Amino acid sequence: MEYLKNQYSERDGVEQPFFAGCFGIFGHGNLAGFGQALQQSPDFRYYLVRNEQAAVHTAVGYAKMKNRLSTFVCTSSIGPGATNMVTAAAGATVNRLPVLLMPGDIFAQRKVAPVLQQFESPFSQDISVNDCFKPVSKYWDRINRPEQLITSLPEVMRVLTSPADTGAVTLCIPQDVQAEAHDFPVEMFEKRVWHIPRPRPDKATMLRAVELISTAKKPMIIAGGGVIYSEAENALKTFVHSTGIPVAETFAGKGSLSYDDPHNLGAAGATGTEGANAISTEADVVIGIGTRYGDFTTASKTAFQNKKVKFININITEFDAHKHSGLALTGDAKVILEELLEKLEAYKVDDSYRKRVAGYNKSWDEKVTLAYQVEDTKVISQAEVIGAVNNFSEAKDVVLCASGSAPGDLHKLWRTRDSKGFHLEYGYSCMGYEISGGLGAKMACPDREIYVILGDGGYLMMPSEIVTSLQEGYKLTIILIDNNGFASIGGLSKSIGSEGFGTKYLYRDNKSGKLEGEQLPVNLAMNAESLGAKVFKTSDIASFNEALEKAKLEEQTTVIHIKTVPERKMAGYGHAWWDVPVAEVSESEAVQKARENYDEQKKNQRYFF
Ligand SMILES: Cc1ncc(C[n+]2csc(CCOP(=O)(O)OP(=O)(O)O)c2C)c(N)n1
Ligand SMILES: [Mg+2]
Repeated sequence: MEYLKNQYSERDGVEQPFFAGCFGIFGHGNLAGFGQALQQSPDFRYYLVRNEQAAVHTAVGYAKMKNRLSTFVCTSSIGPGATNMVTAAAGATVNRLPVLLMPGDIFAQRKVAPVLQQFESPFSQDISVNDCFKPVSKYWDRINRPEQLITSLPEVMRVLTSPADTGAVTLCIPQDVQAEAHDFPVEMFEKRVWHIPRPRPDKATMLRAVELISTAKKPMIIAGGGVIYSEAENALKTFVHSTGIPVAETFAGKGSLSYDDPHNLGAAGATGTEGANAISTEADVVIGIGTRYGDFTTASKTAFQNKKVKFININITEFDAHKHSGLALTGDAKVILEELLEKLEAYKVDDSYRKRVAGYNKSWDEKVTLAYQVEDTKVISQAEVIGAVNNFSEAKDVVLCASGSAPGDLHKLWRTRDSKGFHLEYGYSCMGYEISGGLGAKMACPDREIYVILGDGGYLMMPSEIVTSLQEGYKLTIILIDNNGFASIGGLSKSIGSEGFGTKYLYRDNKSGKLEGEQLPVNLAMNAESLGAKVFKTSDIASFNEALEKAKLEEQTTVIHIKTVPERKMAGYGHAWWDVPVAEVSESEAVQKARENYDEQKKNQRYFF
């Protein structure tokens, strides 16, 4: 703990402690070692959470808001406490966000084995459930002798602070080793600053990229999370204003440009806007910046239809920079954009192309205005809820979401005015991230209102951190959209001919044996109230707007409960396809029909060489 307390990060001259403290839940596997150390270090604050998975989401939400320059430690006991963290650890690594996991581990000494909660293996005594962290961690270590920490901890920090390699790092320390004494060298505990570099790419590759862009007639940029993590927003704006190259945004990259910038096409891919999807279909050069090219961004590899399309990928991670057989500009987005602009000062897209893009930006915003408009004052749609929150919130406030049908609608409809204002965990899209991740975002940015938007499914998965938010005095405004089940997956199921099977929160009907009975007597508003939240139950747009006003005045976590209809959804545009394979053989005619459509769509899918 003393070592971790003394680790700092620095980028562009701004320095901060790398760890803001430690989340955790104690059990026999960590209370006598880590617990004792934390008790002794009140300046390295310990936060009791309700679920170890939530702890990791909270750390990740924090790290995302801090552009990966700071995060938390998460400690658990051995066994179930540890494996509870695996899900969120995968989420951290998928989203390239740093978090240090310190699960306790089974006795190194082995004398008492099997200790309570030990998972035994008949073929090796060198296995514990902590081995489950290996595939989801960017660095993993088990400390069987105290002095191993001397060489392990610098590796932990190297990976966590590496913009290219960061993700979940797991350091397992057996419960007996945690309690051992050792004479560590004092130098180990001196302040250490980890300087976050802005690496520049290979010169020859840079020249090839400049050449390729110079010949492009219909270039476009796909802006991913890397733009924001690199703080390259201004460099991007200057670059696109000079060259006229339009920008479409991924979930993590939304907010790279202001929504009303005439070069902004808005959301890319499966949940993309009309303009983004029309331009990507024709684009001859695609410049991906800080994107992993997830299937939502590429519309499952159908978004880019120009036969001769070439990719240039600006990415800190070599692995991503090479995707789609791209010219790999491996390095930092900000400095690369600055250098590219110097070399492309004379390059401009045609005026007609620039105008066409500006037209898309404008016509899309008109669509957003329409979607925000209230159609029916009794049954409110999700788009209207999003509109109300967007209209009410300030530019610096944050909308935060992870799963369900809201992410797609938000991607399309949220008017992002501040690059940190759109916080979507859509790499792992983990139900349960919403409230816990929201808490992390609020801890990182206490001066911003955090609007957590989540469904009834997401809420039921993990409402627990409402309690932690109250305990620590961090206010969230939670918009709970209750539509009796999984609108998203229900809709997807219908689209493949399966009638929304198993996606509604209803009683089992005894006659049919199906989940088609009466509505369940679940009262989520009351549930939130019982956890200590201030709750506003709303039924129409007027009461919802009133609740937003009242919630703003609250100092503690507030839940605004609203019932919406699951059916009203935003349309898809152009190649807005998501590859979800439909059964090739089925007794259902609807499935057979869906399969026909699937086979048709599949023809648009491409490889890039
Ligand atoms: C942990 C986890 N399990 C399953 C899924 C698959 N999934 C995605 S959305 C969803 C339903 C979400 O329901 P709800 O929060 O009510 O949102 P709605 O679809 O109604 O908008 C499910 C089951 C997931 N994303 N995360
Ligand atoms: Mg729902």
